[in-house]
Formats: sequence, C-alpha cells, structure tokens
Amino acid sequence: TLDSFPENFLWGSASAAYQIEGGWDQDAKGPSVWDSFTKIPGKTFKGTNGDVAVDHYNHFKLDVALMGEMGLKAYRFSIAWSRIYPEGRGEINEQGIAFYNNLINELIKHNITPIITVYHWDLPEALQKEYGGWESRNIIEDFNNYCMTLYERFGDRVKDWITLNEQNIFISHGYLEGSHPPGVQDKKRMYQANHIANLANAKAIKSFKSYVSDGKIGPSFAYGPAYPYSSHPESVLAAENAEEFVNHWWMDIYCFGKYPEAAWRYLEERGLAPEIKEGDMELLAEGKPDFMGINYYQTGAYEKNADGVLKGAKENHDGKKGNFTESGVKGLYKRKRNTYVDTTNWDWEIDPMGLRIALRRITSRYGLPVLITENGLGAFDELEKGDSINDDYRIAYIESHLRQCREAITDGVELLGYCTWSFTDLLSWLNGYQKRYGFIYINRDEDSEKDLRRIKKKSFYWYKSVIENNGEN
Ligand code: BGP
Repeated sequence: TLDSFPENFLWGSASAAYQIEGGWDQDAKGPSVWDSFTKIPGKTFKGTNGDVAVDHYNHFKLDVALMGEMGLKAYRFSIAWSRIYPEGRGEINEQGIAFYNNLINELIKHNITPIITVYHWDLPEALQKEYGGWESRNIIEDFNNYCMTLYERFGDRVKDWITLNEQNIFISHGYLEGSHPPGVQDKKRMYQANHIANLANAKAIKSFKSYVSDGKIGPSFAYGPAYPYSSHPESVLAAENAEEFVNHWWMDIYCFGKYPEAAWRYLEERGLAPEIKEGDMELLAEGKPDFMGINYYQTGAYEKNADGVLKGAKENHDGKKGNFTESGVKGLYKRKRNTYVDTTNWDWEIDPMGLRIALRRITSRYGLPVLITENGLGAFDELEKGDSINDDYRIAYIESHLRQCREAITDGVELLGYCTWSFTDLLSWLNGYQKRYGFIYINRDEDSEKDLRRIKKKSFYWYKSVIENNGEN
C-alpha cells in the first residue's frame, strides 16, 4: 500500500496543447513553430505531427467527463499562445479565449483544479519569423503581455500556474542538439537564448501577483539528479559538475536569481557566457517562484570526461532498446548508462528512488514546496479483445514512484501534488503515437487516425482507486 497522503494532495494528470488538441488552424488559431517543424521530412518518427493529434479540441467535454469519472483532483494543461494571439501579439482572438474558458469551466464543474501551463513549446511562428523567437529580447515584452492576458481572463478561476515548461529541454534541444525548433546547433546562441528565456520567465512571474494575488506560480523544470558513476573521486567530481550544469544552471536562476559560479566561470573562459545587460540581474532577483514544478523521468550517472564528448545524446525514436549514446561537456563530465536500473523501450532509465532523491535535493537547496508536474511511462500498449488494455507495467511504474513520493514527504518535503504524464494518450513530440503514456487509450497510430475512440486502460481504474483512498489502497 502507498499509505495515505496529506489532505488536499493534488492527484493530477497532465498534457500539453500541441500534443493533444489538434484543430491546428481551427477558430483562427495561428501556426506555431511546431506546426511547421514537424512537416520538415525526417524530424519526427514517421513524420508524425499534431494537426489532428487526439482531437481534444473537439472532444474536450468527453475527456473532462472521463477525468471526472476517475475522480481526478487536478488537471495540468497548456495554452496554445497562437490561439490567443495568432501572430504572437496584437489583437486577442476571442475564439481562443472561449475554448479555454469552456475547458476551465468544464473542469470546475467536475471538481477538478485547473493548472495552467502558459508555455509548452508551441511558440507562435510569427514571432520566430519576425525576430528569431527566444533569441531576441523583444520576446520578453510579448511573452509578458500574453501572460497578463491569461492572468486577466482566467485568473479569477485558476490559481495554480506554470510559466515555462522545461526550459532546459526546449533550449538545449532547440539550440544545441537541433532536434526541436528552431533546429539550431550553436552553444553560444543556446546560452544567450536561455538567458532571455530566464528574463521572460522572471518578468511573467513578477506580473502575476497584481493579477492573481491569491494564486501560485512557478516554472516546470525537467529535473534529473546527477549520480557519480562510481565512487572514484573523479567520478564524484564529475557528478557535481553535471549537477551544476544540468540542474543548478537553471534552478539557481529561478530561485536565487543567480547563475552558479563555477559553471559561469567555465563558460566565460570559453566565450560562451550570455550577455548581461543593465537591469537583468535585478529582474531575475525579483521574479521568484512560489513553488518548483518538476517533471521527473530519470536520473543520470556521470563519469569524468577528460578527452571528449561535447554533444547531446542522440535520442532513440523508434522504441527499439539499445541506442544509448554518451553525452556531456568536454573536460567536465559525460553521462554513462547506469547499469543498476532498468530502462524503457526508448532507453529512458527507470529509477523511482531517484525521485525521492530529487525531491530531497530541491527541498534542501531551495526550500520551496514542490509540485510534480509530470511523471509517467511511455510504452507500447496492446489493444486486446473486448477493448481492454492491461497496462500492469504502467501501474507498477506509477506506484513505485508514488511510494517514493510518500517517503519524501516523511523526509520533510512539502509536496503539493503529483501529475502523471499523461491523462489520454497523445503525440510524443518526436516519437509519434506509438509511445503511449495515458490512462485512456486513443485509437489511432502514426499511419491512421482511425476513429479516435477513447478506451479506459487498467491503470485508469487503479489510479481512480488510489485517488479515492488518498493513496491508501
Ligand atoms: C517532457 C515533456 C512532455 C512529454 C514528456 C515525454 O519532456 O514536457 O511534453 O512529451 O517529456 O516525452 P516524450 O514524448 O519524448 O516521450
């Protein structure tokens, strides 16, 4: 059993607009960078895109009714910026506002707490074209304006807000690995775009209080604690360096308004440090979050890296195990396969205890409450006779992670809630529709939309009972 959880614990589930909505040009929505990126041949598994996705835009009432039936306490979803401002700024598209108003009202009707993610990667394409998106300081104002519109229109009913989803991922994949839009591979540009994203994040947090004074806001960070690959002191040092670059580089800015010193020095010596202008550090110090949202999938084991690898890891997109590639920073660390833990079909390490370690590290370094905004298992599910899906592996995955959450609470972590990734199956950015995460199976694959029928998996009933019993089962 999981033992009971604190009262008012947010038993939740999460999604993102591009991955579920579809209706890519419906009701005057403008295109986003993902609408065009996924159309470039070879970028995604079998060329899949979110034009239709699981058509949540036209099925949201049904989806929310299923959440209600499950007894979900919270639902984290993102708003597509280009539904609100088709061109990124300018005139508000009231049809976009109406869609999210209806969704929010529907959630509240079912006693589900809405959690809004303001930005889950689908930048309006107009802003990318006009001034290069996150590489221009113009975005700070436009992002703030977009956020203020959302606070103003939805803040009366929505009190829990996420600013940027996984800044570390959209920046490193977008500007170093080139696997996400805008497909750039340039370290210097990456650190510069990242600094601008930090400023935009801080400014949007700063604006929040005057609109939603009784609300809470914070970013969602993809947090993977760094482990030493062995107990050799070189390995331990490598892990500390990795922790600094992989986690503190972002989290320290969010929570302390400062870049970690050793990492800053390393970049400065190589001419890679971002340009800081007057007023930047003051703004960063002012825009502090109320809590940390974390998306937890895996940890990383690190070894010294005297000689080599500079690049990010190559991802495995087809679900065939065994493609792990080392990644790292020259002279500091490289990531190795941790042989003590199992992996998913996509080579992601499965490490439930790492979640407890993550929660404890965040608590002792930053002292903030934590909301787990994503955790879940991507797997191949099989639709069996009589429309049943026996996803015991997913139940085992979530249960083992929840057990570690429970332990972390006992350790003193203030854990606000836990959102699984995801409620329904959805589009995996680069891995198509075969990599499923949901409690609800959606009848479609890469090759065909089929009938988009919604089918409850075994895990649906399991999570329902976990919620009903507040963790005791
Ligand atoms: C996180 C993203 C989610 C989701 C998840 C699973 O990084 O915030 O949007 O996609 O990872 O990733 P994937 O789809 O690659 O399996």
